[in-house]
Amino acid sequence: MGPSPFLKEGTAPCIYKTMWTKKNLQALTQEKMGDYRFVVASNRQPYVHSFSRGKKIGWQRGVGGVISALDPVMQACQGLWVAYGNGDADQKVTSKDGKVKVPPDKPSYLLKRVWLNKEEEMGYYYGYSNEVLWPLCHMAFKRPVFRQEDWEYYKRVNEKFAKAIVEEINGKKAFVWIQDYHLCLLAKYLKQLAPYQIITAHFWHIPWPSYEVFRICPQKKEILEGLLCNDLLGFHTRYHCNNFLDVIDRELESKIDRERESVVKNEHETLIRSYPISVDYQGIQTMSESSEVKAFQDALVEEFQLSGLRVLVGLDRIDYTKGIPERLLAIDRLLEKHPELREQVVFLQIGVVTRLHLTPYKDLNDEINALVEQINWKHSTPGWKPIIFVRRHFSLIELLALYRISEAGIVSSLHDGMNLVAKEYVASRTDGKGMLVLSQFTGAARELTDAVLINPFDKEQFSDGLYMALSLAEEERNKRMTKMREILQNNNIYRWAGKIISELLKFEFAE
Ligand code: GDG
Repeated sequence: MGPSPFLKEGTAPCIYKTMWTKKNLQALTQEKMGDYRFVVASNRQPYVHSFSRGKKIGWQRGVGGVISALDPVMQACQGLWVAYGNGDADQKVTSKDGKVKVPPDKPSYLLKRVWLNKEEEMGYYYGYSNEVLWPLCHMAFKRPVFRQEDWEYYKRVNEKFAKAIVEEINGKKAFVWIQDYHLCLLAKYLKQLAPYQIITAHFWHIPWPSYEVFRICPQKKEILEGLLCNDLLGFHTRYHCNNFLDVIDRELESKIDRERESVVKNEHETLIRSYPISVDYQGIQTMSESSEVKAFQDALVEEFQLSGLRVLVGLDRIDYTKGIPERLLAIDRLLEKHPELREQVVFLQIGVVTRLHLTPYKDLNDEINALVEQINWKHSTPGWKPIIFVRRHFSLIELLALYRISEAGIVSSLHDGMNLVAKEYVASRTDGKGMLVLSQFTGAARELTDAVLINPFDKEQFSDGLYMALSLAEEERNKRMTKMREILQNNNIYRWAGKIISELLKFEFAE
């Protein structure tokens, strides 16, 4: 392949003026990564193998924003992805050292699975990651639960990831791109094990809280010091970067350089940057117009008897940060204020159950069941009920079909780093129809300002927003959706990855 038109020979890659595509990203990694290894590390794996009935092995793409964002990137870059193997058939399909090529139907990159025992999963994943860091970083008013033993498991698993990566890079130089709040200490352990060999970037997918919130964390110093072992630390928004710098300013002895947007601690500099994550706009657009998606649209209308109804949709991991009860209450209020919408409107929510071992998630499920029951009982008429709540995994094609049968998609997170459902919704509506109702407390709300922005805590305003979305004139709806699609076309997932990888490539390995 000839040199990329975007790269100047002998210089660090420039930030491209041209639109980023899968091809540009491929060219960048192939030309500039050279002999270096490119490793992505995350807790969640992109593909899960499990036994279906009759001992047959099946597979599914993992659910969640990190996977949706990075799987297309890895398909383009063809590196190595290291993650926790949590599927019951995972070990059956991997080599002795835990590796398997994925996606299973179109192998293009390597997945290396790290195995955790039940105690490690409980302490590191359910405990420290999801009972401490998740509630601490989201202003959803859930109290973090600090347990010393969870912290011990958290450190142990981070170390386990580091050993697995160092074993894989096997003496070569490597760029390691760490994902999210599960692996705060990974850069520290990697650099202890292979000091001159590894350059790391860490992307933080959830919000970074203000100092007042973060300072309650008993392990705050170790976490901050761990993160500052990275060469580059990325957040979705400038606001999260500023919160992080503010916390550093008050908690750690270090030098903050506001001009360079960096922190120097122990003579090591970490660049702090914002990179708003996005979706594979082009891929979603093409898939959305396929006959398969159309067939699923018809199938959904048939299965849920939606013919002739005005459909509102939601799709989330069932999580207390996503504002699902608030959404149900807003539907209730909408129908109280506008009884003429009875028998006309249906709200179809798809929810994948996650983290059910934790009490707040069990309680949330119970709360949702009770609300759906109550609201349906209150408003239903013979043959019609306002809410259909489905707890099952949808394939990518099914979820694009879901978006496309709706008059509006609702995203009502109480707090969210970005929210990719909002961006997928907009990208899928190549027909210019539909409307996004979006919480102002998502990162996405900073870019998608033509959505109907709502405050999920304010039932009156939220239900008025739903009414507005249902009442917008076709021309206005089209204008707003087109503007938002233009934004996403440019700010797509390849741009997000390309900008981070370009920055990473500017670092020199120490001798
Ligand atoms: C974190 C941050 C940030 C959901 N159900 C199914 C399914 N999904 C996919 C959606 C979407 C993804 O999961 C959810 O992404 P979000 O961004 O909305 O939320 P989190 O998982 O909380 O992600 C978030 C993100 O990281 C990326 O940085 O935006 O703020 O919290 O892509 O489509 N996918 C499939 N079936 C389902 O049933 N296939």
